[in-house]
Amino acid sequence: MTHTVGILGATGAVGQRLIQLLDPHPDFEISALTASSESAGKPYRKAAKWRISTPIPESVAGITVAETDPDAIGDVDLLFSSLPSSVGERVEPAFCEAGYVVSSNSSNQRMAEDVPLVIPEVNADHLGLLEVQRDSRGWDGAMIKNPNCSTITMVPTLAALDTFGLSRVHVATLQAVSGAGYDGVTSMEIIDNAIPHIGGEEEKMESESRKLLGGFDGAELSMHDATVSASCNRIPTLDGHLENVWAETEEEASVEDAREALESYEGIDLPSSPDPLIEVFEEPERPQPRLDREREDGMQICAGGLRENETGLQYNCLAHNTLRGAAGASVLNGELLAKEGYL
Ligand code: 11C
Repeated sequence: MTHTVGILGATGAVGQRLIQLLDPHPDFEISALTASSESAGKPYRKAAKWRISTPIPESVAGITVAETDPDAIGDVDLLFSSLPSSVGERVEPAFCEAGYVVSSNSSNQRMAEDVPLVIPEVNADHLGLLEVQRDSRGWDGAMIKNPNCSTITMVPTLAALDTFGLSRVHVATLQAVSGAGYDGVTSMEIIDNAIPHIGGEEEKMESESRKLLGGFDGAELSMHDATVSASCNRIPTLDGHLENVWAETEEEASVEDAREALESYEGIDLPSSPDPLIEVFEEPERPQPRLDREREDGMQICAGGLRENETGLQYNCLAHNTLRGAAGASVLNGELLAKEGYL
């Protein structure tokens, strides 16, 4: 069955990636697009400064962009949101109240106790929190979130290694400029530089990871016990976040044990989930953004550089930040909602 979908924030970097992933899609058909008031009323082909190398799909080029307002978009089964968080914070709850189901990439409300923060291959069971949400908020609609792109890159690998009992995680990121949206992409004055700060990113990685890896007993979520410390850095790569991870586990795990756990970590049967979910490289210089970010349509998590040190395991991981880490993550959550009968 095909569900009609709308995109909130359709002209931005993640909104354009959503269109790329949804046209065509086996479960979804785009029927509404929203953007800021300067774009509203224009056909999408005129409203969007299209930055993706393939042309704007014909099926959306003529759609008239609506205001990002629950009264403006009519009937759709699901909304994908890529709004700036300052807008999402205010507007997404209004859509949920008006009865819309929203799969959102925006960082607002990710840590709310009654909002499921989901990577389907890691914690699909947290979707059950929507029942708690319905009771607590009284919404006819629903809100589900995906995490930050740097969190998404790391957490599936941690979920695989949690079989040995994760106790402490340190991560240093090397993040692509597209994570900062189009302003970031145009600011290639970062060439020949690296910036050891991305506003709020470290705190997001630390808290979102523990929520994703935590348990859900049908009524309440609990955060995972592991401590997570992050250091986040911007480097002059266009797409693809590379991360160096140090993971301490309660049970000793050799490099061979860790490789086996990563390679055999089960994905989920959804149209956009890759198989295998995690590709592990033996070559010491892989994964690399330019070589590996497009694997499996940009949806695979890559790992490499596995070694043991005095405190535990060390490795690198990589994912495409605007595909796997943002638009693709929201689409996967939409696919999960469809599969579980929430649409
Ligand atoms: C960056 N990870 O690379 C950020 C962008 O919380 O969804 C995504 C911010 C978020 O700058």
